[in-house]
Amino acid sequence: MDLEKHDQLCEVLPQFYEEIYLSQENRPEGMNYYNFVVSEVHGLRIKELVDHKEKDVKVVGTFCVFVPDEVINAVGAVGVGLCGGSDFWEPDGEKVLPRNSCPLVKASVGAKISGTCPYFQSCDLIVGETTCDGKKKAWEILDEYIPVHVMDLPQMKREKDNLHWQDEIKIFIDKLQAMTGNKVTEEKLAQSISLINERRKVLKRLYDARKSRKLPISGKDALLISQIAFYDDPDRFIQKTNELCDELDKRISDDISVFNEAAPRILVTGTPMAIPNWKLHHIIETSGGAVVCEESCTGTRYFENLVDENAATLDKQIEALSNRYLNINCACFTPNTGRIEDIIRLYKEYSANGVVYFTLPFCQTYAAEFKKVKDALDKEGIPMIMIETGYSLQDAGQIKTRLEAFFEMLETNRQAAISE
Ligand code: BJ8
Repeated sequence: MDLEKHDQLCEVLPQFYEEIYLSQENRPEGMNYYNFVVSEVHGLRIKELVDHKEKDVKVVGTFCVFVPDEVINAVGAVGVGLCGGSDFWEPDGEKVLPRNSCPLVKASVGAKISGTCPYFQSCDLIVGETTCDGKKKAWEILDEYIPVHVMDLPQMKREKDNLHWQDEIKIFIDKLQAMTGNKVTEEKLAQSISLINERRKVLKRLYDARKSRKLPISGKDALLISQIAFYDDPDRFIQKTNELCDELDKRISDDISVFNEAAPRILVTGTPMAIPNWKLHHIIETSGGAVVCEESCTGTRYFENLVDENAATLDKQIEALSNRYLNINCACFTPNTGRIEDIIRLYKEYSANGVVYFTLPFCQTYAAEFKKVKDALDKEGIPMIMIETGYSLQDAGQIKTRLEAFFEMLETNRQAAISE
C-alpha cells in the first residue's frame, strides 16, 4: 500500500459523503448502518478480510455481475466487488492504459497499481471476464501485478453459448479448488446458492418499496445500498437490509415520503455506477427529480432472477447457475433485446415518468445500444434523455441544466395528461 497517497484519498471521502448523503433530509433511520459501513470502508471491513486471510481464507476480487459469487462462497473464499468509481484513480490507470478508455476500467486498474485500494491489496486472485474490449486488455495488464483468472463470457445467448458458460463455471470451480484446497460439494453449493438468492431477494424487497407512490427512500440511498452489497458480508447485509425494509414498509403505511409527490420519477438505465460514483443520482435528486429504479448492474441486473434451488447434482446446479446468469442483459451481448424489454417493463412497474440513459465515456456497447433503446421507447411514448459523463464533477452544471429542462418537459406532459 502507498499509505501517503491512501491518506489523500481518505481525506476527501468524508466531505464528499457528507455533502451528498448526510445533507439529505428525512432519511430512514436504517441508513445509519450504511453510513457506518462507508465510514469504515477502509477500516473494519478490511480488518475482517485480514482476519479471514489469517485463517487461510482466500479473498477473490470481481468486476462483473456475471462472475458467480455462489462458487466463490461454496469454496470457502470471500468475494469482493472491485470496480473503481472515483476519478482519484484515473491518472494512475492512464499510466498503462490509453486515456480514451472507460473511466471504470482506468480507475479499477489505477486503484491496483497506485497501491491505494486495500480491497485490491487484500485479494489473492482477481477474476476478469470477456465483456468489453477495454476490460479484456486491462486483465492482461493487471496480471503483471496480481494473479488474474479470466472467464470467457459468450456474446450471444444460444444453447451452445449456455453450454460454453457452464464449462467456464466448471473451469472457475477447478481454479478456486486448486487455489484453496477446498472442494465445491453439492451441499456447499446449494447453501451458497440459497445465500446469494437471499441477498437478491432483499435487494428486490428494497426496490419494491420504491414502487410506492410515496417514496420512502431516495434513489441515492438505494444506489449506495446496492453498491455496498458487492463487498459487505452477505449474511450481515441481508439482515441489515431486511431491517431497513421493515422501516420502509412502515414509512409507506405512514405516508412518509422523502420527495414531493410531484417530483418526476426517473428510471436510470445504463452502465454501472461503482462506489463512490453517486454523481448522476445526486444531480437528478438536487434538480427536482427522484430516481425510482436503476436498470444497471448496480441495480436490477444484479438481483433480478433467482438461481433454481432444486437442482440435485453438481452438474445440474452449474446448469441452473448458467441459466440465471445468462439472463442478465448486458450490452456486450448481440442481440440484446431483453434489455429493451426490461427497461419498458421496469418503467411501468415503477410508475416512472422518464428515463435517463447513462453511459460512461468510451463505453461503446452502451453508447451504441442507445439507438435501439430510443427507437423502442419512442414507439411506447416514453421520454428519454442521454447523459454521457465520467467521474469528474466538471460537467455537473451542464448536466443539471439539461436535466432541469427534461424535467420541465415531463411536467408539461403531466399537466397535458391531466387536462385531457
Ligand atoms: S454485465 S455492464 S458489470 S460488463 S462501462 S467496463 S462495459 S466500457 S461494466 Fe459491466 Fe458486467 Fe456488463 Fe454489467 Fe466496459 Fe462499458 Fe466500461 Fe463496463
